[in-house]
Amino acid sequence: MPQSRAASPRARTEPGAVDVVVVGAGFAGMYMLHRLRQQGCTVQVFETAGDVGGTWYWNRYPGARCDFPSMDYSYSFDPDLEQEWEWTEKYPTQPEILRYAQHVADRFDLRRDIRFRTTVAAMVWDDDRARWTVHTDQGDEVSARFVVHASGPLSKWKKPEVPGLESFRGAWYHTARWPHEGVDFTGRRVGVIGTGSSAIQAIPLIAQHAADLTVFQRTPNFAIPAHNHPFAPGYQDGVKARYREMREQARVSMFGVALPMPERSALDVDPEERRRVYDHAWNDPDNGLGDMYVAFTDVLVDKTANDTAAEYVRQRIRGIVEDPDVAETLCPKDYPILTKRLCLATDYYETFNRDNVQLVDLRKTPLVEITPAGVRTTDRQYEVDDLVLATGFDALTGALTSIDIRGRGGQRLKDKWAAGPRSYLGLAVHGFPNMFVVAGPQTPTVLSNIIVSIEQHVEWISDAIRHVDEHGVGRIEATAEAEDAWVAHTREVASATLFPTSHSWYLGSNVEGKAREFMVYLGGVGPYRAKCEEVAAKDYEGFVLDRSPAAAGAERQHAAAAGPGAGGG
Ligand code: N01
Repeated sequence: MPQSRAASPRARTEPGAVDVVVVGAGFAGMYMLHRLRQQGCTVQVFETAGDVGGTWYWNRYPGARCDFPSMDYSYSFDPDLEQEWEWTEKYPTQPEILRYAQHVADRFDLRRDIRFRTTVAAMVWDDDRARWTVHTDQGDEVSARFVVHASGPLSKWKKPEVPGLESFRGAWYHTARWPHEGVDFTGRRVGVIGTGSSAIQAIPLIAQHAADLTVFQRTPNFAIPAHNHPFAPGYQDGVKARYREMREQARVSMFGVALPMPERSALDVDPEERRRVYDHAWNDPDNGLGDMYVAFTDVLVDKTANDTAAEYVRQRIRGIVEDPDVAETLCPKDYPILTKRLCLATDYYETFNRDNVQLVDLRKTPLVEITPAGVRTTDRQYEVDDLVLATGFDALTGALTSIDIRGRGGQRLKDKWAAGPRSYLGLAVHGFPNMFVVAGPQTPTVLSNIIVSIEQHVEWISDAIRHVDEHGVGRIEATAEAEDAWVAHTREVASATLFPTSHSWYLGSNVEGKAREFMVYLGGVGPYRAKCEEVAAKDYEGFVLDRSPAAAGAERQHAAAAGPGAGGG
């Protein structure tokens, strides 16, 4: 829980110096700033966008909506905030979530410490001074004792790896960089490349306006109906009345939402009972993604059990899509369900029954190039006026490795992670002292309600910073041994599941040349939290807390120079 104890004044020691630089002003960066301020730190946040909101600032494509329920997908750190904010629907739209982020920024006066339209380009660790020097694309140079990366696991967007985009005569839009004024597709011939979560939300709406829509699919995805709906009168009040209890359950859960955990194997029940369970996940108006993940104990670990769920969804697709060839093309068959992110859909499969929509199977006829007139596959040219790239992200590591981060001895993070990310608890990296990551690789974040994970990381990191301050520590750094053990543990947990068997952004296999390393800690939100708490309780076991006079002295000297009461960021 956030601390509201009196600030221990410690502040700028020189122009352009702060206690903490935070990279990113999405949900992670905003709470990090708020929390650090509460404990008396001076903070400078840098944000590429023109305002707060992170992913919800950028991803403005038609139909963009969260796939966790709004009553769960919100901050829990301030009971007044959660009581005063009114959501309107089961799943919040992008504009609604952005308004919420803006409300939080106003409420806690966050923007005064955030430099917008500014991208962190590089940072260098100075071991003698125990400080980071942070450089931005706007020419800023800021010295900080700590750096916290809150740049998001899904923020570094990627284009399709085919030539010719620059030659395209029409307009192209990436779902993660959608124009703020929106796009009018009325009467246009539109091509969409990609069929992940973003495309599955956008395609049904684009199809309603476009003259022709051509969907270029490389890998089909599993999707279940969202059953989105406005809240019934009184529903929200009922949830708010038991919010504290719900939040506590979410914190110790597997996926960051309170869900009943399964007790039965899919293979121990008869086909009718299996169908009943899957029907519930498909039909229930209050269903959610989680219902499939927790349908049975073994859907994530046993291929035969998983096949029962996969076949159920395939049968549903065949029941919706009228053209049997199109239906088969939309049926995923070569990876286990849930090992790529399950999608929530509103009329996605139904859209392929429209006369103005065609599906191109890139497995049969791969994409060759983008031409001035459209898209060329191995068998023909498709002419389009507009292209929508729903081609995803260099997930989990991309935002970090695109910054030139140089740790102890000048080591570059990008080089250290060339064969895959290496971290301790996903929160810290050996060789990169006083640097923390929120919602990074080797944490459960992307397979959880991300706000629950963000709050846990932010609270753990700010507690760690307070701890080192209170104990005269100048440097905190993960040991190589602790990091090796965490990497091995992350791999071991993943290898007991079906996840690493499919090509997904969890594994880095969606980015050409990226190392294949399963990047999500699958131990679950609750057990991961317990592990982090245990580490902190054991005086940050697995970290070196450098209390040497050199490290601590550098800090004391700066603090003394600042004098009490200096503030601002
Ligand atoms: O990206 P994706 P996304 N040629 O990587 C295809 C979250 N999210 O933006 O699968 C042809 O899932 C690629 O094909 P393949 C959520 O966690 C949440 O949709 O690599 N095709 C794939 O079909 C999600 O998982 C929400 O074979 C190419 C698609 O592009 C994550 O963000 C909404 C290609 C990319 O799909 C990412 O979702 C949206 C190429 N060269 C997103 N390159 C909600 O909360 C890529 N593709 C609801």
